[in-house]
Amino acid sequence: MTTEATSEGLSNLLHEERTFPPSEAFAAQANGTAELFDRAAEDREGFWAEQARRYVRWETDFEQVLDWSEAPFAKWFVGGRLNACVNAVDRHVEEGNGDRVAIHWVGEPEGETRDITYSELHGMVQRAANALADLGVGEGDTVAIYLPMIPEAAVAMLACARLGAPHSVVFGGFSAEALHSRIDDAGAKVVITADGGYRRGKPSALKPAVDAALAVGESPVQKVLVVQRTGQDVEWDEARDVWWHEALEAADGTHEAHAFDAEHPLFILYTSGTTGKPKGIFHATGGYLVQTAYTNHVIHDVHPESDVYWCTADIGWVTGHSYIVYGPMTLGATQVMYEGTPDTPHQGRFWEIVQDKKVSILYTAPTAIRTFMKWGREIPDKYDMSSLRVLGSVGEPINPEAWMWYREVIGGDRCPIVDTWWQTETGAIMISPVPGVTPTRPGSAQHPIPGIDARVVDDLGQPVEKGSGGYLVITEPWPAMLRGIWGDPARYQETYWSRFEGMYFAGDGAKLDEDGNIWVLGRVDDVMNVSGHRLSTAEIESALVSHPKVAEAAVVGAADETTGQAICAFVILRQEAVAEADEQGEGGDLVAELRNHVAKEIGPIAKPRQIMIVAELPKTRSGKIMRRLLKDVAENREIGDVTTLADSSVMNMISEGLKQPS
Ligand code: 6R9
Repeated sequence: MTTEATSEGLSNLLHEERTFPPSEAFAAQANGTAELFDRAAEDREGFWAEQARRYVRWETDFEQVLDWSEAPFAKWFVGGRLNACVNAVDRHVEEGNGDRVAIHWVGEPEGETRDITYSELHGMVQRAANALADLGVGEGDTVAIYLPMIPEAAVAMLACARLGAPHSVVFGGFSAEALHSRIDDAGAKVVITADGGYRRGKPSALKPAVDAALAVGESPVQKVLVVQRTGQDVEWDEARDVWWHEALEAADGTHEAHAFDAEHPLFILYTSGTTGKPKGIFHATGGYLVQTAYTNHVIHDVHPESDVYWCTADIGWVTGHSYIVYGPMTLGATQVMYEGTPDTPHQGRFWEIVQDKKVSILYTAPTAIRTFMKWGREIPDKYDMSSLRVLGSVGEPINPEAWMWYREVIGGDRCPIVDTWWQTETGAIMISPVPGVTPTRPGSAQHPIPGIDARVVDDLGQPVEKGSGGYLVITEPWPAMLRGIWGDPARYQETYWSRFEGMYFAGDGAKLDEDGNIWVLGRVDDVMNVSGHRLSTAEIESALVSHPKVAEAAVVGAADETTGQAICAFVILRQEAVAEADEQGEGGDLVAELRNHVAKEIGPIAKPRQIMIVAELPKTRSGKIMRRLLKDVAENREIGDVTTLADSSVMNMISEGLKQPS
């Protein structure tokens, strides 16, 4: 692993000197304060104990803040008992805020909206919990959730949490194959899905993927609960399938929730690692809830009684878990949930929603911002966005140009931007400016938030000097940290805690600027970041190789103006297929066939932007594919050092013989 490649391209960013101090008016009302930094520096565990008691209702108070005696396996808030769903829903009703809107849901088809108050949500989660219990779901049973962006997705997650049944949400864009392996790995007893969802103006089916996923081998799944969203025809297995609306109607309307241990697993979420097999990251209840609520309050500056908050992530990603469901709902916030894409039915849809719902806090991804930039400022300029007061960014590095555009065009030059670095594994925000306290700097996530210790270190684990690059590590355990990889404790230790003694390292390179700001540069391993989605090169390579015409494949992430990185694949065909491709001329049909194959195996987001059919791949003498060189080709650069190649003529062959798809 080396940070060379990433830091070289971005070293120019470190000359960024613009800075935007908070306005006095903003600082005066901000939830974040300089004292939080002081308090955390003086007594870290004491600080977290205070946040835990401030943000979460414990049925039994904890006795110990942190047990790190079996590091890197942490226990936070030891002895504490709580129910995450009660914290996110019941509590607000009991405190007299039942009439507050929890979710302003906006469907993709125009004019289709639902406003759900905390009282209504309370009714829904109780019925859903009873319906799941009627299907045999109890404490410790896992439930897979495969739903579009509809309120039922949040209800399903909360109902599972209410029962102590860890949920495993699988992004609706994933294929039957991907769903199958995730269901099996988690041993899910029940799957919650929908007939379909709306995507770019059309209903798109979901249930057939579940049917296909369950048809392979012996499945642990006993029941499938189906939400009716589009009304399209579905195949039905009388013994297995149950309509959500019928089950909820038949279920009891009240459900008494029990408290679970702080360390009880709340959910599993699969994410790409450096090997082909996705990792089931699992999170515990107490620490996760504390840190998501605390960060949503202090970093997004959510004031639950007055703000309208909108996180545009899908619930199938960690950002949707932490900053649509658990963080904002634990605070009792009002939020927008949008079903569709930013350009359906027109490119101003996001800004129309901001205007109509008077959104005050917007949390989105750099890839979206760059897309809006490409569409032009005339579009957002047509809408009244004066309600906005905080803007957030997450998922990948945001380049200063996009940051400035976000600030000026969307934020009217008045809203602080929080560029938040974190991961599926960290569970909640770790590095970010604190709005109202930190003068912001375009393109940098800046500093660990109060309570978190992170550093940039060199190869030997020593802190780097200002102005230098290295690896981003976390030096102290934190409440929302992953508790492991589902079913594979050894892989947890090996993946995150073995590179640097006593420090957590999850694969990002970073630099410190002269002022001590952290610039996260991106992955230093074989994980790509496409539109903020993590995909491993190995995963896509194995999908390609599973096609009968493919002998070998190498995948790289090439820089892309809009999506951050784009997937480029180099493929060596099997002998029989070579002849066929030659007959077809440029191999156009074959390339399309391979792209669709990847979509089928993993999901449309994994479809390579480009597939190049080559005769050879560059390999070292030990047989490792030199992706660095392929990246040079994919990014149209001069090819770098080829001296470690087993056969140095291979790169010439590739450059000359490339058949680029049109
Ligand atoms: C929350 C989320 C994690 C990876 C992470 C890093 C990249 C996320 C970033 C960022 C630079 C930021 N990343 N936020 N890079 N600046 N503000 O995205 O989780 O899907 O697990 O991805 O995303 O490379 O390691 P996840």
